[in-house]
Amino acid sequence: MDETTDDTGIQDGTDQTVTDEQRAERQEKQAEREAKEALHEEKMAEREVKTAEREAKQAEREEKAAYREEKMAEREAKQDERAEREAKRAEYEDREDREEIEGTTDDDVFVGTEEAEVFTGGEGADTFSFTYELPSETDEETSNDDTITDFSAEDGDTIVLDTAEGVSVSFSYGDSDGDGEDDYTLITLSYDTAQEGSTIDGGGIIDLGSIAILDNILTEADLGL
Ligand SMILES: [Ca+2]
Ligand SMILES: [Ca+2]
Ligand SMILES: [Ca+2]
Ligand SMILES: [Ca+2]
Repeated sequence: MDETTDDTGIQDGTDQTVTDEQRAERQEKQAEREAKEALHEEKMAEREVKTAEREAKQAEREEKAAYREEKMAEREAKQDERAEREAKRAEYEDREDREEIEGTTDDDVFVGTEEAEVFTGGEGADTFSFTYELPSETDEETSNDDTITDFSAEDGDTIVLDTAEGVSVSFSYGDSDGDGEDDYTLITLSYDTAQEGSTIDGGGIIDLGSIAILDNILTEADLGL
């Protein structure tokens, strides 16, 4: 007899001698095991629920953080906008202490000089004439920033720009009362020494002055440019 045969014999014998009591005990143990497994599964399920809850909370927190960041960016954008408006307003107020030239109730012709001037045409079809020569290398920094306070296309007022070749004219708009809506036109004259055909060496973009036309939003077409 080898051991395997022997063992099998014993097991067979044991199996045959399983009593009801032993069977009941086994079943009880099996039931216990199953109960433990069920408990374990329940705990696992609980943990999963908790994990899901945690993740949901985390997602909520992240969403809130993103929202806060968005709001912050919005606020910053608004602050920038306000700062820009204030800068424009300051630029506008800068013009208030200039030499004032007032017209008559007739048609007047105003000829701007290199000084900073404030023109008020009054009634009638007034002509505002500005000449911009090429800057010379010996020119000091210019402050030829002029203003027209009462331009009225309806009255027949006109603006005449006489610019030397190569002078560039650009239009922008400003908000004089800070209400968030542009209400005046700013024509800016400059000369880029780097442009083709430039007869001036160096200096980059030279500021030649500007004209603010209050209470008017004008385009190049309005000036026949
Ligand atoms: Ca002037
Ligand atoms: Ca007039
Ligand atoms: Ca007028
Ligand atoms: Ca405004």
